Amino acid sequence: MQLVGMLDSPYVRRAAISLRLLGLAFEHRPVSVFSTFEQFRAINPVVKAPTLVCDDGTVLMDSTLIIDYAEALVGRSLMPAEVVRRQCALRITGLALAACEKTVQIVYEHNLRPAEKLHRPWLDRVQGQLVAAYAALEKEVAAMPLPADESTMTQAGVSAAVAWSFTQLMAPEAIAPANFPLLAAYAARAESLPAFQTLPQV
Ligand SMILES: N[C@@H](CCC(=O)N[C@@H](CS)C(=O)NCC(=O)O)C(=O)O
Repeated sequence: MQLVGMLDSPYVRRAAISLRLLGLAFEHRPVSVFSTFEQFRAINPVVKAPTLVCDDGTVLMDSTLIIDYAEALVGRSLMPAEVVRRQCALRITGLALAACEKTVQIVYEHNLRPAEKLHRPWLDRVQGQLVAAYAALEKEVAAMPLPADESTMTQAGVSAAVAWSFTQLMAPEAIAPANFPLLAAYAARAESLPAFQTLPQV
């Protein structure tokens, strides 16, 4: 199967790292939704990254759904089965995905919109949401430290680390690491693992 999309997308990267942690073999095709739009459209007319082209040719999209399919294939999950731990993992994953979305919105507002059309009230709103997501994530990590080794890594850990690295890469002015020390330290540890190192965002 083929995972299509650039690793500078946090959604592509969380899917790729998850597939690797699940032990699934896949070909990564670094096709961009922007610079190679037509090439991407030929694979998936909706042009959403990540896209998974399954072995039977079925085209899936959305990182969470791709991970769901991968987990069904291998018969194991990066989500804890026990309900309290799963609830915690779902909360952290949701916050991390919100942080990704808000960072993407900041990047698109700056990079895709002409400067004179930039809408400051919208940017301020998104910035506030981004800070809220990371503040809540920091609190969660303080309450229950995330495992930072490959054998015990959960989807919460993958998503939190990928989100943090993405925001630091694409919108570093938006989130100061000094204000989120536990998250910054966790992401640094996760980024040193082989699954992250072999799938770098740059
Ligand atoms: N909820 C989706 C979000 C995917 C997403 O928005 N990907 C971006 C790249 S970071 C994309 O495809 N952008 C192109 C577009 O939406 O036109 C997921 O988890 O996969």
